Amino acid sequence: MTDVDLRTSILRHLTYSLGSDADHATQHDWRIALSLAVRDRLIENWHAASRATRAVGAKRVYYLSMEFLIGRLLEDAIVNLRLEDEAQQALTGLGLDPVAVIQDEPDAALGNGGLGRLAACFMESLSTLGVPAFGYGIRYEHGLFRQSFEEGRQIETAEDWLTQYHAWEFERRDVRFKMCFGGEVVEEGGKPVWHGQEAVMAQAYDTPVIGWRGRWANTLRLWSAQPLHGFDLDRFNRGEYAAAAEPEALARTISRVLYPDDTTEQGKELRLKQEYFFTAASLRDILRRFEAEGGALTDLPKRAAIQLNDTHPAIAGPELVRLLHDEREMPLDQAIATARGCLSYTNHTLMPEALERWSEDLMTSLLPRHMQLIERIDAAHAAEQPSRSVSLTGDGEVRMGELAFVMAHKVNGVSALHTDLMKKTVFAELHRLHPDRIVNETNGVTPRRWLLSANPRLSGLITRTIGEGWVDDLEQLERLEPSLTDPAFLDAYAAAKRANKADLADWLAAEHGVQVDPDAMFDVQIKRIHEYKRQHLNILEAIALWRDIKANPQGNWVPRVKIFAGKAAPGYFFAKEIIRLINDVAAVINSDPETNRYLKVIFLPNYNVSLAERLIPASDLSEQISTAGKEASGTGNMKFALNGAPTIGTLDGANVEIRDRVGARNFFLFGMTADEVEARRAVPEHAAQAIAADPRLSGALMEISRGTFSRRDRHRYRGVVANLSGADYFLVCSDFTAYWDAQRRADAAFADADAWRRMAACNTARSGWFSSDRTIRGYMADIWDVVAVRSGLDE
Ligand code: 26Y
Repeated sequence: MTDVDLRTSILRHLTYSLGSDADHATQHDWRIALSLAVRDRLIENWHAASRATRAVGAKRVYYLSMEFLIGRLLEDAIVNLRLEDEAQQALTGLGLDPVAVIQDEPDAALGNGGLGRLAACFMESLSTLGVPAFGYGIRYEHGLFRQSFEEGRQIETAEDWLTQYHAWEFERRDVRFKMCFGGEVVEEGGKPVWHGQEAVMAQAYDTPVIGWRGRWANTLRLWSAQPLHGFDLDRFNRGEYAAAAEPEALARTISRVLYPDDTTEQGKELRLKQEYFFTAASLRDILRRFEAEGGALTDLPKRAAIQLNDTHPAIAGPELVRLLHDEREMPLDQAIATARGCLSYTNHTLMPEALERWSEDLMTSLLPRHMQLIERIDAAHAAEQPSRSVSLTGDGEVRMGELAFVMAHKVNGVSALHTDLMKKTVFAELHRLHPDRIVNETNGVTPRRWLLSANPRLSGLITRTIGEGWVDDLEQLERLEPSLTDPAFLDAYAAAKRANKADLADWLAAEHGVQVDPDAMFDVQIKRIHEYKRQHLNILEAIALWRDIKANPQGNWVPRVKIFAGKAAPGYFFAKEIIRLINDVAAVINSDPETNRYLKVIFLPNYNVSLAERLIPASDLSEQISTAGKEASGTGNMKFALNGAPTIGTLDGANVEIRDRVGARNFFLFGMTADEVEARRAVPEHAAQAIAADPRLSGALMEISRGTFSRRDRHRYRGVVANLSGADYFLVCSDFTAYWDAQRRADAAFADADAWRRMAACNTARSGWFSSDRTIRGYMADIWDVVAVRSGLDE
């Protein structure tokens, strides 16, 4: 159906695929018809890509991730296939509003935050670069919960993206594997054989991931858990309706929900089952493909690079050894070496509580053979180290980080600082034993989604100025450098930002009933809510600023709109308190007639990829204020810089590299370094000292304590204040004064409109290195040893 124009194709799909007609079609029908019409245009290249891969016997990348935070897919496909104009004309010609049709699509939130969004950017870059790749994950029925507020408090409800027809996926009835859990290992013919007790079916669903210009498409293959056996008619006929439905419900539980946590290990059996389920199904699929194509098993590393996105798929090590050794009779040492040749592991956090550990008891009961193999792997590894200082188990737990490390030929961090800290802290001993194993691959973001598509005004200006080569090769943004002193360019740059801000202001008024001045500074912090990310530092500054304005309402204040968005893990009490505090502060400040010309605070509900796409192009200031040493990289920081929002931030994660590139003058640096943080924490009474030394900080804390933001219950924030003035583990108080000063530097810079637009444009011109295309090229060279294959279509 690619031989007809898009309009005809939409109408045909509306009629023949949906059985609807133009007179009665709903917005949803039109959106599906458009999706199918667009989808038709990519299928041939998708197939051509896999044919080309097979033809040359190319090595493939397999990206195993519990999370793929892909967001909406229709606009991405339209942009990458360069169908914007045709789609626009077709829709308006049919009497439809293109924006409304695009926004009708639910946002697929199959991830929590940074790690999941990174996986989505990587998939897009792999396709853009023409690298044969599969993403493997779980087809969650319910993605990340939907967030709303009730009296300022976070309320979670189930997200249900799959209740709508999902136009982008294909169910592969021929790709299904039986997955077992539990049971026991018995000796049979002198070999250990695992007899699982419980089994479910892993059913594959494929979504094409189209690269820029539609030349190449890879597959995102997500597994859904289904019952092994059909429906129990006997039981049903006996009237046992619930019992008849039970096996199905139980099996489906495994792919029912995404764990809404990016901080703590839940210790839940179901989570371990999910991890094993998708990892083992993916490995089975990889081996099946390898064996179908032929070749000696020891050559697997020449054909398959398997990347573990954090430790969530770390069971891949023992599982691959099991498949090679137990099921294919490869000697154990060789099986371990072969598995290691394929596997590599990315670490995304140094926070000890987020490093996965599973109890040996749980592991033994759920995966008895794997527990034995982990012991064998541990013993083999111990034999290599004279000191025997590293063990994969201890205190009755299996250490998944260590397991992933030992089973990987390369281990990477996600920013220069993070990789350095990995070597010095969590993996110090393993790094000493394997000094060449740890490498750095600083994160990146796809410029197609995060600039071209999210910010058409700015990307149009860039293309008019330097041509469109930047879309493939983001470092070409450097060619904007001469324009940074051209008043006409800077006017156009500022006009694009101003128009984006006006759009956001209109949307805030229409959707959230808040009025903001588009000429105020839009100061934005959007990310998961976590103490280490320090949203509470930001709101303390807002309270202090409000008090200063009230004390001097005639002062020369720079108007600001502080925008927050982000979800807290449902079980993370303190993070939820921070959300509530911000909402309570917003209610008081926004209704203060004395100050609200100068300061507004807004917490937008239900942060997701689509909201990020709306906010980032309209932002002036990017808040990246984590306690130094805690944020592994950050990727939002890169999106803001690219879209011309200078950062106010600490020397943490990729902020360090952003500042190096955009220039110290175009970055509002503050706060302690990672080393200073450690030293400061050792100072007794560090918080009390900091509070005593800064009247603004003590004033803000006093304002909270006295109940100004507590509505009816005065002591609502007693816990928050006690935490900050007590242990203050994340050093909010100790960094407050430096943060305040940096904010005032930002005010002064913003007040000079010419200087600010230059600073913003510098951020765009110098952020080209943060493309995920560059990151993927790094993985290809340093870790995967793969090369691109071109299908040759549409060149
Ligand atoms: C153990 C389990 C509950 C768990 C689930 C999700 C643990 C961690 C996570 C997610 C971690 C995550 O998103 N980390 C972020 O990864 C980004 C991509 O590398 C980094 O930019 C960011 O700094 C880091 O916090």
